[in-house]
Amino acid sequence: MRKKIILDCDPGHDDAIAILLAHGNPNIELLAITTVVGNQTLEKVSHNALAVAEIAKIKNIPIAKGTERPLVREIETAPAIHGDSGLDGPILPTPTQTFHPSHAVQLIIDLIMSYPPNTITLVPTGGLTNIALAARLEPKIINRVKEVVLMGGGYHTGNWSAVAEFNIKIDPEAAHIVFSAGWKVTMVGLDLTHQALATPDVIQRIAEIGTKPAQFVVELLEFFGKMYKKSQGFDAPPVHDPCAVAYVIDPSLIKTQQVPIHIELTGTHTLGMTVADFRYPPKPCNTQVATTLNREKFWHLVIEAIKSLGDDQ
Ligand SMILES: [Ca+2]
Repeated sequence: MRKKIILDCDPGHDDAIAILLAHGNPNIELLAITTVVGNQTLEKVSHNALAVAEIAKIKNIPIAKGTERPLVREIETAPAIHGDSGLDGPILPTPTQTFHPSHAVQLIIDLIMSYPPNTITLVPTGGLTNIALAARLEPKIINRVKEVVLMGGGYHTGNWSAVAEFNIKIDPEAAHIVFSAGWKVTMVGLDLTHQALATPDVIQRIAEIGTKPAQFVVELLEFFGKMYKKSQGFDAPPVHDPCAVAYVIDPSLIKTQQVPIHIELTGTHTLGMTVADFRYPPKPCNTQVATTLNREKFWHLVIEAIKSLGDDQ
């Protein structure tokens, strides 16, 4: 049986690839794409979600706009990584699909409540504002969700400060709600996603697919790579968000360790840090961190998904 997911995202170069992976993989049933302010404003990332849907020929899957600002903090976007549009690089197609009429938070709740318990996995790959609001608006979803597999955080490094990762840093209060809600949370953080580097050989393999979606991904990765080199000194860009989708598809791809995780909300230099407690003896908790990626299997999944999207021609 296909695994049902809701992808809550802020496209975003790596979000775009996460969408393609989710839609192109036969073991995933994408129930909805919901958007949240993050890499760019809500308007921009939502438009990008529609554009990616056009590339992937996604039809009859609701795409709903969510929250336009974090719970407490001012809006912080990432043009230095994703450009002015949030998805700079390729020329984006004009969307033909329109947004679902519901607010993303409402759609998330409605879907979770309409399916049997333990069915839907939430896969947030942006700030956690929508997910936190959904948990507050309808707490019954907490026990109905199968699990939350999110891209965000890190237990040994940050990228938006010395110790905080972007998705958590832009809305730490939302992250606190999500990490402490009681549902099972798998944190696919920087420790893991920095193992998913789009090296030239990977880009070459994608280019060789020769289809429009493949060309789109190549152009995304070329821009993403340039920005990561310039702003963070990476030789190849880490493709964060598809790692969370890959874990849902095949958990054997990613090693995890169960540890309590707390979100720093008051630190002068540590705001948004995901504090993972690895001390012995292990404490009972509902949270785990992703530690080790099977890189070859991961890229194989991504490449097969892109292939399966085919071509217009
Ligand atoms: Ca993202």
